[in-house]
Amino acid sequence: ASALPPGVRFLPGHLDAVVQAELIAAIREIVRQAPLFSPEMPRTGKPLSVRMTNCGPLGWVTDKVQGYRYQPQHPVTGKAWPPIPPPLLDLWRDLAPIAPPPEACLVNLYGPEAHMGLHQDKDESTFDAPVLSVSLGDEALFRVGGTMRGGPTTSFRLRSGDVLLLEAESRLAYHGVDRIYPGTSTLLRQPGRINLTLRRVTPS
Ligand code: MD3
Ligand code: FE
Repeated sequence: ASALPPGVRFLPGHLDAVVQAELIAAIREIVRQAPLFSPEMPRTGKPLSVRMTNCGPLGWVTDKVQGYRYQPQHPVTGKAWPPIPPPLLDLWRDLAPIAPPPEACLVNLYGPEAHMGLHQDKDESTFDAPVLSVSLGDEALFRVGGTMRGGPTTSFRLRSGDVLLLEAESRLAYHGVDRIYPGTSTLLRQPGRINLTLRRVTPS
């Protein structure tokens, strides 16, 4: 399929090069305070190919024993997550002006070989607010479908500076990242991609 599913707002090139560089600087500081960890699938313990960290009052984590969840502390250091950088809070206020402030910002780091299988985001206790995603670095082949597994999907490339807003009927859509195109951006010092997702986790 080719048209975007209802509720998906795709804003290509929304962030200019200066803001992208500011975000990378902020992420380097976040990673210094809250090191990247390797998420594990529940029960099997199989590692996901992305590495991740978080900022904000809550962070998304997963391991073999406790599975998918949000928690206020880093799973390895036990420290509170660093705050969400102001430019990301500004972006949320611009694009989701009636939503309460985001509680979680997940930082996903994709190496050249990383991907993310089709899934729904449903570990939050509210689906009222949108999810806001920012792509930085190398391009990715993104896929989004409907709310039922096995339905038709639409694929398109996400490039550095692109923003996606997943509202209303798309909030529970299946989505994933099929592949990274290494060497398609010079924003990062190494090949790879960073995706930031801002979320509301609890009802306001
Ligand atoms: C569509 N991340 O962290 S962001 C995730 O590029 C995740 O790292 C991908 O899926 C990434 O859960 C995709 C775009 C995105 C985020 C949330 C969505 C698309 C979505 C929620 C519902 C529908
Ligand atoms: Fe997701």
